[in-house]
Amino acid sequence: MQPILLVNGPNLNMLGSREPEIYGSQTLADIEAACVKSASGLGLALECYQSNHEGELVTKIQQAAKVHKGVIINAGAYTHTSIAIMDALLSLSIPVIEVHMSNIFRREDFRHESYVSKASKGIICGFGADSYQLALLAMAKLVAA
Ligand code: CA2
Repeated sequence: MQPILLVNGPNLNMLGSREPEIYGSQTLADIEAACVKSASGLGLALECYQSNHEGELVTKIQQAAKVHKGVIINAGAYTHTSIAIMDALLSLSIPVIEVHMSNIFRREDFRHESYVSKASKGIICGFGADSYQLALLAMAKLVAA
């Protein structure tokens, strides 16, 4: 089993509580449980991590270099602002996949810019909770290659 880290950023712990028209009705715990299950079928051992704090996210990404073979990240609003998270991701030599539940390119202009994209192999957005499942499929192919 290949160890993979799934990182979720600020406010994603609030999934399921409001804005279901954008983010669906599943909680983050629901999404993580479904991801752990399908990851195991793909030969991946998934560790899930969420924080609302930029520095904690940076530290967790730094630590991934020691343990994990890939990182899947939904950095939430830090996607559009955080050079610190981009730098931490750029320092990794393992593949990074960027995920968003919503299609950030159909939304406000400020969501069209992504610092995370500059450190990512690819981006999956717009498929709700399925964005995470699609990212797992892509990661399984990347780490098997
Ligand atoms: O579409 C995504 O996955 C986003 O990363 C979600 C972020 C947003 O800032 C990005 O532009 C796109 C926001 C997550 C907030 O999630 C909430 C969910 C339910 C209730 C409140 C916030």
